[in-house]
Amino acid sequence: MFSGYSNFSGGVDMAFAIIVGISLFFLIGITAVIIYFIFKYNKKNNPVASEIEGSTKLEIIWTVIPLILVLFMFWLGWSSYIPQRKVPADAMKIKVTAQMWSWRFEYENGKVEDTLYIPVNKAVVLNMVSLDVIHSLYIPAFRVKEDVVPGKAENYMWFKSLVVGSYDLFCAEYCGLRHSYMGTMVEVVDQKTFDKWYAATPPKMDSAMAAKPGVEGRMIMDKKACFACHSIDGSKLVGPSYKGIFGHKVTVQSNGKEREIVVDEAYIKKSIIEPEADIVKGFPKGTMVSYKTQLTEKEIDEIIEYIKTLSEDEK
Ligand code: HEC
Ligand SMILES: [Cu+2]
Repeated sequence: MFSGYSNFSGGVDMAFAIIVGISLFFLIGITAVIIYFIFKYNKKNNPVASEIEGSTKLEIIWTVIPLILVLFMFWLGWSSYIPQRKVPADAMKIKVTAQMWSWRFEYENGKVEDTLYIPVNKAVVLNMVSLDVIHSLYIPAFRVKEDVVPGKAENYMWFKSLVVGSYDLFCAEYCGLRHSYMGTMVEVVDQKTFDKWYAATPPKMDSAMAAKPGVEGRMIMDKKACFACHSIDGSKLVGPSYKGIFGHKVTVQSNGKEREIVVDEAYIKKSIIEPEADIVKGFPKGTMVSYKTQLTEKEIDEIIEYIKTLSEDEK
């Protein structure tokens, strides 16, 4: 129960244990008194009911004691919460982007990962944004959790991990169909391993692979988690599959009017930048967010290249 994996786990565990302890004391105490009274005051043992007048002394006692207990519990929580909001100045900054249904961790040198790598014994601050709905970043072993509210600039949490290891990281706010896909890991490594990892550039694709059309596009889509909603094998997920769409007719709703269009470069581009403009028939509006600010022209072109390759084999 007591983890000690982060600088906050001690305070949170202590507050938890004390509150559970107090609750158990009263649960057992009150139950015992109830059972005792059942015997003491049943009709056989106490045939004549007696009237008991109020007692000011008792009323003061049962008001003041719980008040002190409740204030004490509040203080326990408050005193371990306040340090969580005070980020030390030397904390390592990591930008977190949450979206349906993935996490993205971006480091100050531009490195992007879907797993959270951090050095042990170092304060880390996560500055978090959501691109769509409310998510919540939760690392149970560290006893930290913070909502990521879209449109709110100041979603942040900080902590210092104390033990090298791998820990679960979840989204703790139900955020739609594939909410459970938002599980990933925190990898706590020693400073030396971290520095090496941090300095290493992502593995370069070998040239044969890079020469294949669409590979670049596929990697971009992997990173942006397009595949959380779109399959490439024809199965319908949250959004339509990419398989075989290029060059084929699709029925869309544009401004409430239904029309048929042929999927071409311009249409795919528009679907990514203005997903609201043409809604594919049978799919809900407003599920896909615009990627206008997240993708460059070139990246969109790469994505189009890749989607094209998914229509080739049937020719
Ligand atoms: C949260 C789920 C979700 C994510 C993530 C998502 N999409 Fe979509 N997408 C949809 C839905 C739903 C539709 C159908 C409704 C519409 O047309 O807006 C759609 C439609 C499309 C279409 C039109 C497809 C067709 O058959 O006409 C394209 C192209 C597309 N998305 C590309 C992308 C790309 C590229 C990404 C990643 C950068 C992405 N989507 C990420 C849900 C998503
Ligand atoms: Cu989520």
